[in-house]
Amino acid sequence: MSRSNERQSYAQTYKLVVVGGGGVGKSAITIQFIQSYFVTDYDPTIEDSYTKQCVIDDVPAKLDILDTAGQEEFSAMREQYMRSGEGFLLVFSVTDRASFDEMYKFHKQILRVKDRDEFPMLMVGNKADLDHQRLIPAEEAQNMSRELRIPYIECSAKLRMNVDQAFHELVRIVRKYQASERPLLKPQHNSSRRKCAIL
Ligand SMILES: Nc1nc2c(ncn2[C@@H]2O[C@H](COP(=O)(O)OP(=O)(O)OP(=O)(O)O)[C@@H](O)[C@H]2O)c(=O)[nH]1
Ligand SMILES: [Mg+2]
Repeated sequence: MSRSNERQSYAQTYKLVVVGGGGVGKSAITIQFIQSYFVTDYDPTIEDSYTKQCVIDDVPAKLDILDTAGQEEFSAMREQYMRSGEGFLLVFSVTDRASFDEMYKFHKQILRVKDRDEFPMLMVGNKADLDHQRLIPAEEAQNMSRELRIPYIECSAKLRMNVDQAFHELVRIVRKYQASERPLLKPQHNSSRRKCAIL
């Protein structure tokens, strides 16, 4: 086994979930990331999953990506995928105010299902190429991002702008969160303290 294969087989798996309203470009972003082409047709998703191996900040990672349904008729499946997700891309379209307003709902539902005050999420404003149709200024999205306490990035699946960055940034957020959730597993020099660790 070559050295790179050996490293890949030890790569940690990250379960990432792409959520957001119907037609905002979740599938277009995901397919650009995985297969490097832009899907121009709109074919509403029920649920699709993809995997990709990559190296993020010099550390290999295996991404299991779930591309979910934005259409309300499939919303019954949401709780289940939210339970298994380790990181979420919350996608809206900068040309669609209803999809922007839906960010609150997705954010709230994820925190409720996870029973946490915070959880790894990244808010993504897609279709940034459609300047003349833009209804959500970047500043307004940044205000919501501060309010929800999750970072914000703008991207365009069409131009392949910030697509890799969005997924990579989400992995960084998941890594940071998981490291902060496992403080007791860090090596400790004081053995008597280690005995007292409650797991
Ligand atoms: N101009 C432009 N169009 C985009 C962009 N991303 C997606 N689209 C178009 O928007 C439409 C919907 O994209 P999808 O990726 O299918 O949307 P979705 O969020 O997966 O929709 P559901 O699966 O129903 O939830 C398609 O016609 C895409 O080509 C983008 O960045 N720019
Ligand atoms: Mg889709």
